[in-house]
This record gives sequence, C-alpha cells and structure tokens, in this order.
Amino acid sequence: MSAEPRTSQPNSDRFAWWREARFGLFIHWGLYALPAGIWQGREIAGIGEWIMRRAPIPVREYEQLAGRFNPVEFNAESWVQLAKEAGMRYIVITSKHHDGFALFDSKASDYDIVDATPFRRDPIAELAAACRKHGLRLGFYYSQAQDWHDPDADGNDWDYDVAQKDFARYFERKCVPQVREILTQYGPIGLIWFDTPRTITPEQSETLTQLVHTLQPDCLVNSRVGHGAGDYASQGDNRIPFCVKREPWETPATLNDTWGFKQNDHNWKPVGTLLRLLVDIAGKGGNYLLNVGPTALGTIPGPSIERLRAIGRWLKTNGEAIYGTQPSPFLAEQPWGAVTQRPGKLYLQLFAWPKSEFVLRGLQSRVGRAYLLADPTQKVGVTQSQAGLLDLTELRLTLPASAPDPDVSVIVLEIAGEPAVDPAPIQQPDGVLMLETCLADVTPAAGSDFRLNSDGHVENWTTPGDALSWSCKVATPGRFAVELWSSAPRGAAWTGGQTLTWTLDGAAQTMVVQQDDKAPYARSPHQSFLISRLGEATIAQAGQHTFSVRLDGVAADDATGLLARGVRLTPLA
Ligand code: H79
Repeated sequence: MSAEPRTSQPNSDRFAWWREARFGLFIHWGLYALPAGIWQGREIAGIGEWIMRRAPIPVREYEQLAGRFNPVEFNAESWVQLAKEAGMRYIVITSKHHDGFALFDSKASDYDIVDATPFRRDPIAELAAACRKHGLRLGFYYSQAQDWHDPDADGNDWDYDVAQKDFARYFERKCVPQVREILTQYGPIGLIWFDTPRTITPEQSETLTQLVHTLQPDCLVNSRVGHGAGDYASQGDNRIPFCVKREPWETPATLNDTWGFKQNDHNWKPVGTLLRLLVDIAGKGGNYLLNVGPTALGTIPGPSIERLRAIGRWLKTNGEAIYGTQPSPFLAEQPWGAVTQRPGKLYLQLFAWPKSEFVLRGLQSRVGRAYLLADPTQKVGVTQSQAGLLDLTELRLTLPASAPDPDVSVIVLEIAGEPAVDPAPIQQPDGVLMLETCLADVTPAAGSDFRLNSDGHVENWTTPGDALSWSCKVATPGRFAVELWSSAPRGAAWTGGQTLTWTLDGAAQTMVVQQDDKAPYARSPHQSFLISRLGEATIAQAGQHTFSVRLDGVAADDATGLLARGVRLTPLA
C-alpha cells in the first residue's frame, strides 16, 4: 500500500506495548452510519464510509446528515468493555475519515460532532477517559490527504474544480491544526493511523510525523502517512503477508466487508476464520487491528459483539500463545497452522486436530515436554528422530483424541535455548512440497530490480534471466504436478504470457505462463491466488533436490511482473 517505514525501530521501547498487545479494536464511526449503505432508496456498492464518494453526494446534502446525527445510545465504557472482553489491548477510532467530518471537538473546523450535531458531546473525550480507566491504549485514524468536504483537499471532484485546488492550503488550514488537536486534547495517544497518502508530498508526510513525535514522542505513526515517513508498516486493508516479517507491522481488517456500518452487509466471517487470522498474524510477527462499525445510534452491531466475545473466550485460555510472543522460527507458513514463541517455549497452533498423531518436520531443537495449553494435565507423547540421508528431523506428537478447541488448538513445546529449524523447504507428510519465495535464493538478472518483498512474494519479475532456486528435501519420491502460485496485482489486470524455464536437478522445461486456475487463500478471505500449471515432474529418489525457475521472455503489456508466492509440487495419484 505504501512504502516501507523508514524509522522502524523494532527494539525501541516505543514498541514495547505494541508487541505485547498484538490485538486491537478499529472503530469506523461517522455520519456515514446514518445512510448505512443506502442513498435515496438506492443500495450503494462498496464500503459504507465511501458512500459520499460512490453515490456521489454533494457536500451541501451530505452535510445535512450532521443535523440528524444523534447517537444517544453511545456509551464509551461499554465499547471499551467490549474491547477488553475481546482480549484487545488498544483501540483506534476514526477522528476524521475521508468525508472530512471530525468526530471530536475541533477548533480548526466547525464540521465536527460538537458544533454541527444535536449530540453536542465529544465521544473522543469520553472514549479517552474510558480507555485510561480500563488500561487500554487509544489511537486515532486521521485521513490526511482525502477530505471530501474541503475544497482544497484530495478526493472531491464532484463539487469542486480540481484545477482550483491548492492542497497546501488545506494542509495548513485543516490537516495540521486538527492533527495537533487530537494530540493535545486527549492525553497520551498510542498511535496515529493515517490513510491514503495520495498526492501528499514527502515534505508534508515528514511534517506530520515530526508533528506527532514533537507533541508526543512515544506516539507511533503508521506507514500510510506516506513516503516512508512512518514508524511501522500497515499492510493493505485485509491483507496478510505469506511469511514472517521482522519489522513491526499490522493488518487492518474487517469482520464483514465494510468498515463503516452498512445495514445490508451480512457477510460476517466465522469465528474460526477470525481466530486463524489472529494466530497467523501473530505467528508472522504482526498485530491484528479488527474493525467494528457502530450504528448511527452508537451501538455496535450484534454479530460483531458475538464474534469479539468468542475471540476473547479463546484468548482467555490461549492468550499466552499470543500476547508478547515472538514470531515463528519457521520463516514460511506452516500448512497446518501457525507458530509463536517465547523464551523456552514454542506454541504450535493447529487449525485441524490430527487423528492421534501430529508430525512436524524441520524442527531441530530438542523438545523436553509437550502439553496442551488449554489443559496441561493431558498427556502429549513426544518422539524425535533424525533421518540420516536427508538429515531430516521429525517430531511426532501423540495427542488426546479430541481437540481442546474446535477452531485453533495450542500445543506447547518446551525447548532449551533458541529454537533451531531447518532452513530448507521440506516435503510435508501429505506429500506436498511448497517452495515459498521467502525461502528461495533470488537471483536478479544484471540491472534488474527483481526481489523478494517483505510480504512474502517476489516483485519486479520482468527482466529475462531473473531466477529463483531452492534446495529442498523430499522424503517420498514420485510424480508431481508443478504449479506457480501468484497474487493478483492490486488495481491492475493480471497478465500471463511470460516464458519460464524451470529446472529440476538439471532437467529443464520451458513453458508459457497462463492463468489455469484460481485458489482462495484459506487463511485470508479477501485474498486469493492465481495458479499457472508449469507441468509435471518426477522425483525418483528421496533426498535433497534443486529446483529453479527462470524468466526467459516477458509479455508485452506486463507492467508488474508475476507476483509469485512460490512453486507448489503436489503428488499425482
Ligand atoms: O478506512 C478504511 C477505508 O475506507 C480506507 N482504508 C480502510 C482502513 C480506504 N481508503 N481507500 N481505500 C480503502 C481503498 C479504496 C478503494 C476503492 Fe472503492 C475502490 C475506492 C473506490 C473504488 C471500494 C469500492 C471502496 C469503495 C468502492
């Protein structure tokens, strides 16, 4: 979404609470909760808080909503209580979204909840007090570039003549003063969450970060301030990386599809999906910022409350595997679940409960004892072996018959010292071998910018000669289907037509890439993969093998290159 942050300081004290917290509540609340997705009887497609832009609604009409915004059922304590019950440790609320309406008492603009609505209360002040009382950190979302109410800001081209706009004028008149207000009126603030930098200049991004740090030195700034001026990386909305990411990062995510309340959005994610996202994100080293969109009356929708409470129940039992943990020692995703760690302990977080035995390949640390986090009295048997030829370590756990949790069950492994894992891709017990780009040797052609990005796929795969290779371990030989898994580029069409040569132990095949199939991303419902069949391969013997794939020719209209996550070898029957 934005450039990676420049000033990330993973060991800095400023991040101590952040790393401990792991899980936060995002709140999108504003005038858009009144239409709730419907304008003049017409269902408006897209996310609810975008209704002004999508309908579109003229400023003079949208402003009228303020006269009707009277959320009499708003109760800051109950929102904070819910966040606590959910096991969340911080709250980030929209102080001003793209529509330009301030949810706090602003002097810089009258278009705010105290001056322009019959409600006349400042919910941000009430929320700040409740957060302080209950020990939660508070952060503010602030839309710094888009402001559809302001004639000089980015975004509104249906009321205002774009040619007449002077962004700097808006920036000085409204943006900077309001950012100063939210950092001076409400006590200590954990973070400022900027969004959609758009046409903001590098200097203006820098000005905002400096302003935040000057007023509150410990306040974190997310990367969407723009131009690498932030402290930590915001992933794209509802997007998770494919492997461990070392610098601090956070995924903002929805419970359904919208952020701001939409009366007809009933596409709620099941609790199991949400729990798997939580543990997957923790295992990759990130924070999960999960959103609710309160109604115009100030209440949080029932389906949101139920789901947050269910996550809280899980965390009450399993929180030790989440709060303040370190990411997985395995760089790549584990197909069976996620791993977190703290000194002396590994937490295996299983998405499905195996029949009696669980087999983990590649862990080289000696395991002393294993137990269920939910019930340490239940016995888990441990055997460890090391197969000579491959030097392949295998841990076998004998488990109780029933899963401690229907969605995510946590097994604790006690180990001595730093965990040691095999860095090579290893064939899984089911025969699948996933060659993730995060485990590859990435070799760019001369002058090429082909590289692994920090989300776990390669980018700029556009220069002939750009190559990936892996030295991998195969325990069960056979015949395999070979597929390339890529992400769809955001906001651009996927283009095939590239010529690739792939090589297994020296035997080469050349083929032209096309989209043969599509696969959902099991742990992230807003993401999916495009699958290109590369052919079939025979691996005759168990052992170490070398697989590589090289770009030979590009498609004429390919701007982004293949955003490859990896190559998957699936055993053929
Ligand atoms: O605050 C939430 C979103 O409103 C904001 N980021 C999260 C945290 C956001 N701003 N921009 N975007 C997300 C991406 C915009 C996507 C768009 Fe569309 C595609 C805008 C117009 C077309 C999807 C469809 C959203 C509105 C209609």
